[in-house]
Amino acid sequence: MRFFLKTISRGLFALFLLVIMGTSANAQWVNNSTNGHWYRLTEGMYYGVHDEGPNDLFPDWFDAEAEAQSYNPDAHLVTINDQAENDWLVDTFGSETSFWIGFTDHSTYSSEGQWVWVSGEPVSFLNWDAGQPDNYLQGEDSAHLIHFGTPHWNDLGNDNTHGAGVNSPYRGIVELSGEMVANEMMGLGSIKAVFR
Ligand SMILES: [Ca+2]
Ligand SMILES: [Ca+2]
Ligand SMILES: [Ca+2]
Repeated sequence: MRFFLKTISRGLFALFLLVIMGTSANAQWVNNSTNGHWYRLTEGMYYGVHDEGPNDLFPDWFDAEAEAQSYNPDAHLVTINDQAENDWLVDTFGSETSFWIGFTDHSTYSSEGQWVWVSGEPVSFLNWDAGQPDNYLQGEDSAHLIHFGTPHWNDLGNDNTHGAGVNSPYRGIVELSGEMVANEMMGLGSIKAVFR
């Protein structure tokens, strides 16, 4: 009987560990059942794309993309392909604050006014807020989702010396266009995408 109880309690402890690990993993990566992709927020908070140079003192949109890539070579700041994905992101991550998305017209990736997805996926859907993108003060090259409480996009600033650049820093939304294996979901190893 004692052995039986011990076995049971060991089993329960293992189950408890699984639940704890599963819960913490779920707090990070979330699956979108419509497209099978995985999403999470960056750990870091980032400002808009700053001018590179001695005054570039703040973690910025490029650093947010670098954090996305640190999880997996196939992970990037999110590419929003259609209205359904935009809706899912707002439902999942909320509209209380803004989030960086992987849309840019910075010269590193493109040219002024030619917006591209950092993932390299084609632009199939646009969701700018009214009057955007306006490249305010000739210095806005990174896009964010949730603009003044609306589920739309806005372009934001390149340096912290003008109005658009002194916004609060935001987290980025990371998208992994593949499937993670079970131990990766549970945070037990590096993340690998298994493509379908
Ligand atoms: Ca996507
Ligand atoms: Ca621009
Ligand atoms: Ca703008």
